[in-house]
Amino acid sequence: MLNRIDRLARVAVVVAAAALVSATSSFAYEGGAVSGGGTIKGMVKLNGTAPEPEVLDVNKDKKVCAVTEKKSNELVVGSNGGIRYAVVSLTNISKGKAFPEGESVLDQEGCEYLPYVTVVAQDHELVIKNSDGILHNIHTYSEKNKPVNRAQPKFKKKIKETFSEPEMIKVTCDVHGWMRGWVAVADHPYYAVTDENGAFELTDVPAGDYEIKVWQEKLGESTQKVSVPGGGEATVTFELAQK
Ligand SMILES: [Cu+2]
Repeated sequence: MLNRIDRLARVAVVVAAAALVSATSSFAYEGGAVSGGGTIKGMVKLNGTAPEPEVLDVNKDKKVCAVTEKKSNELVVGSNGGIRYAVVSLTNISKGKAFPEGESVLDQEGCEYLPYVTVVAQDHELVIKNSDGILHNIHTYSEKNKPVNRAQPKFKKKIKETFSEPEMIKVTCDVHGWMRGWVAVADHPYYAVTDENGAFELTDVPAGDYEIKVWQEKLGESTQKVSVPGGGEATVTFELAQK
């Protein structure tokens, strides 16, 4: 009898310790209905001259991959100076709207990652599709999450992965050296990827003061303070320069 109680007590200690680890290792975001929230609208701009994007050397599986010319997406600047594919997020929000419904999808199509930057909620599934009739190999480079290195043959149209830690993860294909993309693992739903004009929008932000961050793969990160009025709009402009 004593032995059994002792065993139960040990189990309880292990369970309590595991709960403590999971509570401290990830940021617990609380999602729900937001009333009277505001919007943050903005733009990410290049301070300097836009570089000419490099034309990629598509030297393999050309029938599928070289249908259209491919250019590097590392730094895509629109005619208005806006930077595409920058990731804008709030850094200090613990309560707000719920994560959007629906799957996050990263497709491999024409030997490109579509979209170039995919946002996935932490601990939610990322659906990785292979729309090409050829082999791809998805390979991630992360610091906080376990790396993924999986072959995806042509018959494997869909695989799934989850990531537990918020991080920007570079994705490449070991079969096609030019393929590159990014997965943004989000710890809350206030993440946006800038469009072709460098514009972004974060909606249903509870009124309050926040720090807002931009990440761009070539130009790094920058932060600002922003105050969001209830039911109103705040505007943020980031200017990033090449180092
Ligand atoms: Cu590939």
